[in-house]
Amino acid sequence: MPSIGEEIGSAVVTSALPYANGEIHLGHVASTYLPADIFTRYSRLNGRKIYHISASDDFGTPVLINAEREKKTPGDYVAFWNKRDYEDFKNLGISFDAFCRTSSKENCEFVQYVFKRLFKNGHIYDQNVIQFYCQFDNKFLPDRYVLGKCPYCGAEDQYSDLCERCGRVPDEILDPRCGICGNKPIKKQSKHYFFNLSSFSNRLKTWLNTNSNLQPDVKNYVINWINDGLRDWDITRDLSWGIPVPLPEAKGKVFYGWFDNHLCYISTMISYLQQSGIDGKAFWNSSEIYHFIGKDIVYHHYLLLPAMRMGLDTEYKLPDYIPTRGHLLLHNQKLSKSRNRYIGLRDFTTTFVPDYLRFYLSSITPYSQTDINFDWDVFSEKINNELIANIGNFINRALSFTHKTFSGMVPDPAEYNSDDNFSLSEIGAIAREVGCLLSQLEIDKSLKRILRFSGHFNQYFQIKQPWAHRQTANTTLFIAVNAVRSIAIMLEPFIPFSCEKIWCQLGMTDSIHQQSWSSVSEIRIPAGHLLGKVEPIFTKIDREVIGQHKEVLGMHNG
Ligand code: B3M
Ligand code: ZN
Repeated sequence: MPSIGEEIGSAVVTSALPYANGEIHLGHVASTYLPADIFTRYSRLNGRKIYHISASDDFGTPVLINAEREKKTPGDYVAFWNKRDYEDFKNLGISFDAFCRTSSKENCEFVQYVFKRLFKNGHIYDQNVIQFYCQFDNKFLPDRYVLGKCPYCGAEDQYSDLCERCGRVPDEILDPRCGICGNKPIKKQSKHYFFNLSSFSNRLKTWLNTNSNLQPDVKNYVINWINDGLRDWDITRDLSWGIPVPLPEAKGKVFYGWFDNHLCYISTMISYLQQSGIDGKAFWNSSEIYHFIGKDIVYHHYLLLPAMRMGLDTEYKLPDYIPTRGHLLLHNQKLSKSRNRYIGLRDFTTTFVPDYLRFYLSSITPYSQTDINFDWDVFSEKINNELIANIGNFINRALSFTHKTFSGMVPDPAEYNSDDNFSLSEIGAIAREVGCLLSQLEIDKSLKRILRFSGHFNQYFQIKQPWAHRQTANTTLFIAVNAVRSIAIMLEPFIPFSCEKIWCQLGMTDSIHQQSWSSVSEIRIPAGHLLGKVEPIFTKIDREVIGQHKEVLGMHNG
């Protein structure tokens, strides 16, 4: 695990690809995009060559069904969501280097290439499968296109692959009917292609056992899955929307979305680097690879993805890290769009400063698969009592007091007493401490450490009382202003928009996003430096506004 000051190699960070099929909500942000963005921003400050990439996941039956419902071509439909998702992420400050799409020409070509190589290497075989077929629409019907009665609980109108009432996967749906025309489908045979996942069992186990960067608990249950026996993957579908299987005898067949989507990590990185004339494959293979995901897609990322890369004779190296996090609950209940237990990202960032969401989620995001809970009251408490009362307060006091007493010019320090020396040693140690936690992907812990740092400086200010002790005020403010600088850089990965403001108020003219992490522990602001205009950076959250949001969830205000 590289830490600060050490030689650090390049890295590729990917965030799981959102389906181009509906808006980004807070659940996605908490498990995947925010942790990946914080890690990437920290690494950039730490001087690491690192790229954060993602893409929209454009294929799959739900996309096709919704496009048909909206009377759009699937291409137009996914283009809308690709653009919309990217905008939403950008508004939250998720700083992707590239946000592509699985339906891009580059990805389609890459996926076909991968298939051919796997085929040649003997990892693909074909087999006949019995499937529902609608004689009226002349179509094979994928699971999502067949509706019927759940054989377990009797619920009507369930998809043939999942009963939304009892949560079970029906073996054989009762009274099946075609999702397009409503007629009864027949069963018909179709040839499908399978990826020989089971034959990779031993190699996967060895890889899991030897990769010490993977989270041990996830690793253990994945190994249990292998011990229980892996099933080969049906990687093709009889559908019109998808990447065509590049075999003459496979006309009309496309790849299953999970065959192609994770390959888009690689194709996106390569085509992005190609624009600057860099050999993407060489870059990939000499970098550390991080795939950030939520715990519901462990199977695909710990088994299918590595096995496919192994099947390519590791032409592209396997992941070094697969940071896996739990679900976000909303007031301790599962998110559900239909029951209004759901918060869309766009809604949130148009009501509140995006950094508030980043701050709150960061403060509750551990490096584990434990579910975390979004709670409106806790949200406002964290913002009002931690971000504003601790961090905002210290910054504002230090800077306004310098303005008031020294006309905004950082004063010359005089002799240091023990409080000053202790504070200087805090500054001296903090970059390494927080840096270590961030390299270990410990989001909540690193933020807590920064809060303690800021808390210390609030206390320091209180003890030194620069307003009462004029003869030491110069030393106090010299140290305090430098501590504000350290805080601004350390918080950049967490609340980048606010840190731009702090940076301006510090009178800096360069970019906060291009500072060096190790300088967090240095005294860089000299005496004589002129601060910028100072004003409060944050505004408190109103109880009433929180009450309204709770009401939307059907909760009583209290
Ligand atoms: N779109 C599933 C999901 O959003 C899928 C992730 C793909 S990552 C290669 O949960
Ligand atoms: Zn039909």
